[in-house]
Amino acid sequence: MQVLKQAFAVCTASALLSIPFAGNAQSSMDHSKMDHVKPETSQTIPSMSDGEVRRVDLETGKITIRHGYIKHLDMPSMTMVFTAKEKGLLTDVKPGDKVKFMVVDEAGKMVVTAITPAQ
Ligand SMILES: [Cu+2]
Repeated sequence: MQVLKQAFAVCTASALLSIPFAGNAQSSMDHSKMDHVKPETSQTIPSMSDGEVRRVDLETGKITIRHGYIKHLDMPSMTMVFTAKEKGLLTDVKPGDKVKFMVVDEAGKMVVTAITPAQ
């Protein structure tokens, strides 16, 4: 009986000791989760894409661009219609212009938020 009590006491002590370790494991798990998220986050950071203007529609604020691979949208090169964030963005570009432009996915709609002539 005496021995059993001691064993129980030891068990309890080690169980208590393991709590700080459990805490550490928890926080290091959270940390690794954060590390795991980082690459996905950096992949979606928008950057300027290369393209050539095919068509500009100031009325509707739409612009057709033959664009190269868009990394942050994982979109292969193609010719497609974008919606300009503001129609004013389209006043300085015309078909045939080589441009660099910023496009973001706004609820499935591809929106051009900036466009500048390519050097
Ligand atoms: Cu596209």
